[in-house]
Amino acid sequence: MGETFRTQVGIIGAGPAGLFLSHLLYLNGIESIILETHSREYIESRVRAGVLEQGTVELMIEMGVGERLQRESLLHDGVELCFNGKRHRINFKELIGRSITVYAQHEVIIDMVAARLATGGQILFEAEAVGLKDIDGPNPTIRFKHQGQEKQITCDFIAGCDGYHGVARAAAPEGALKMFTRIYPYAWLGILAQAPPANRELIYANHESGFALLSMRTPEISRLYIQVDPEEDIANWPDDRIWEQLHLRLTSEGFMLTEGPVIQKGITPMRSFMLEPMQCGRLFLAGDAAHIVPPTGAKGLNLAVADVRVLSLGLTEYYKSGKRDLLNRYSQICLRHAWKAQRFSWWLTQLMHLPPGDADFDHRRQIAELDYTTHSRAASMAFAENYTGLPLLM
Ligand code: FAS
Ligand code: PHB
Repeated sequence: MGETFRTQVGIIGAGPAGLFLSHLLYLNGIESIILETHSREYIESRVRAGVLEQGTVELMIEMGVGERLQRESLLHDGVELCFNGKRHRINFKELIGRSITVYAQHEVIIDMVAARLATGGQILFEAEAVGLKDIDGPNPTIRFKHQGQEKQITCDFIAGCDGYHGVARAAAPEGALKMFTRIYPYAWLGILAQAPPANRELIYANHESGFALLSMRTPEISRLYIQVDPEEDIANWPDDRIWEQLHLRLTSEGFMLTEGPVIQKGITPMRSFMLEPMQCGRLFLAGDAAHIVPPTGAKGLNLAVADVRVLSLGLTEYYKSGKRDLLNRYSQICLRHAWKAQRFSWWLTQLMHLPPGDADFDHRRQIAELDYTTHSRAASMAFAENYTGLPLLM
């Protein structure tokens, strides 16, 4: 065994969950070490989320990491739902006084890594966690591979922030964790295009040829998605075929889609996954390691941040007073919040996507539900509350 590190909280994964946790702990005088399989360059360029809830933005500003976000992000006071060739705006600001922010996940990662390193934070890149031990004991350990050697971290607590394909979850004894899964019969083909966004706000389109989403990254870069078959091969989708489907599905009165060079494209499977509980001994799971939502509700990153906000408060209470009340309620608090985000993400997914096979009845039902959602003040407010982010009830 090579070097052994000692710290208070060992964190696996430098995604939003791991980085926010490490910085929140630092701001409360608690030490941590982050292990990240990939290089800094890789995680700072990985194309993922794009929508931040108001709560996530407020937390970044509170933590002193919001300066570039406030300068470069796009603030949206609403979103548009398109069906039967017409767009209907849900005005978050007017309905509930809240907004969302468009700021790419990799920009959030760049800001958080910079903030960690600027304040003496320890992030070991290209360091892959391979196993956890003694998660029930006072000093759990993480074994990891780094610079061709096997090393370990001994700590008081382990935070499994290693995403859906991580190793932390597997450390729980057989039967200790219950899993809930739903696989959706469609996937998203997403593109990044060097094209000014054709609309000021996001457009979610329900169309008889399938779902489409117009989103963006900057005033020059559009992010667009179409529903495809989960078995689909990206090789079957030359750029002009993608644009043809985007034009067809996003067509509506007074709207003209702008094309541009496609700079990135990929297909993302869609699933719902929940784990109960989100804690096992001194191992706490957060973010995609504990729950996956279909991207339709734009909740994944925001849920990861909500989890570690609770975990950091619990660890701070423990290190300040020795009390474990909040740590003991971590799983219950986060699951209550995550199941609501899961419900909204499932609901919006089944409302906007064309189910396979004979979908006539379902499509008519979807249109009726969209008509109700966009013409009832109560239903629009419910949509706005869920989309901009429900409060975290402690
Ligand atoms: P992450 O997966 O981001 O991070 C986990 C980290 O752990 C990774 O860096 C990984 O390399 C590392 N790791 C894994 N195993 C390890 C090991 N053994 N040792 C060391 N490190 C290890 N969410 C939204 O909120 N809004 C959106 O608009 C949105 N759009 C999305 C679009 C797409 C195409 C996808 C795929 C996801 C989208 N999401 C969206 C969800 C997404 O953002 C995730 O929810 C978010 O990244 C979760 O953050 P983490 O839990 O930190 O996990
Ligand atoms: C994105 O901008 O990538 C995005 C926006 C909204 C979603 C999912 C992804 O629901």
